[in-house]
Amino acid sequence: MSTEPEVSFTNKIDQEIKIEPKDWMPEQYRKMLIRQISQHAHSEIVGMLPEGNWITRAPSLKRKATLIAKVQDEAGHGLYLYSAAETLGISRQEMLDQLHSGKAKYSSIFNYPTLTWADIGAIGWLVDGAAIMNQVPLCRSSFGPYARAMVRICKEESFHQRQGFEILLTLSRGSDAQRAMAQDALNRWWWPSVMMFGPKDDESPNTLQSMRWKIKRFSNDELRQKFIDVCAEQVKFLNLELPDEHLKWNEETRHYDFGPINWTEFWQVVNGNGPCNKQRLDARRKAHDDGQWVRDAAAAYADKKRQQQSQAAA
Ligand code: BYC
Repeated sequence: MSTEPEVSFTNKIDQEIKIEPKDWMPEQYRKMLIRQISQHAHSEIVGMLPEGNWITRAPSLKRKATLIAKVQDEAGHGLYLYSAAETLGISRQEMLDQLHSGKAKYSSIFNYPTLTWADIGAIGWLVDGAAIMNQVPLCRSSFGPYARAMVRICKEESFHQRQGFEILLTLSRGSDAQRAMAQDALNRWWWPSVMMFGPKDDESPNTLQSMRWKIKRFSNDELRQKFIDVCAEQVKFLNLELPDEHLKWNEETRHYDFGPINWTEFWQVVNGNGPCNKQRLDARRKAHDDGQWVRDAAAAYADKKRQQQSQAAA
């Protein structure tokens, strides 16, 4: 027999009424959300590193200003998402400890290096493109604070994707060397972007329950297929190629067929053994340690303000 709060929770999910932080929720629902939202927040924060690497080397002032704005947006996304996760009863410190100790996951994609300027274009087009595909449905996620954070995030991701596409378009219409640089970036970023959607559905332990609770609205494979279908068309406009000899429109399924995904590589990267995992975590830990004085100063200032207010009230 279900208890009254359980019935009320299920009714809300069925009727598309958002679950809010103070509502009763099953412990597993809370855990599932903390896991996904905190990993998502970590991904945004670690995601600043590969692109930040190119701020000092952007080819023009305009490109530099745009890239700074984009990287700053990712920081903002991380902060809304940490705040959304905090409403579920986990502290910021706990989440950061999980990231810095290597216990928490973050998106596999950010463990690849950014070797040329064209990589910034490829990240914008493909990585932000994959993010939009995955995150637009999360605007309808059943947990209110997550869904609301995603609305603004998706608007910003959409600008990020266009700036990436525009970088690639400029390179693809440039000199032979620029075209080759753009193609090389696509060759390296395509498969890791396809992997971003997570393991295939029959190897995804969380999808079924997450979809029942309307946290996720589509499965990993469904979103991956949509992404491939969109990119296979957009790449024609760039006059470049996606590095998949099996990529072919299938009249019967009305989707693009694609080649095998290297799941060994995916799990290697997820489990900490990708090309840049160590570098990324070292950079995160160093940034956190270097920022200690800022946190100390902010806490001391807040203490001083509190004391002044209580003295004034006495
Ligand atoms: N990388 O059962 P599954 C961005 C893990 S930020 C690493 O399918 P779920 C951007 C998964 O966590 C991009 N790990 O899980 C930022 C699970 O492990 P645990 C991040 C992955 O949650 C800056 C296990 O594999 N986006 O776009 O149902 C600049 C089994 O997977 C990955 C989000 O976080 C991966 N790629 O589905 C530019 C979006 N895939 O936790 C762009 C929100 C899977 O059981 N998250 N794993 O130990 C989601 O939509 C879902 O969490 C996922 C995975 C689709 C990622």
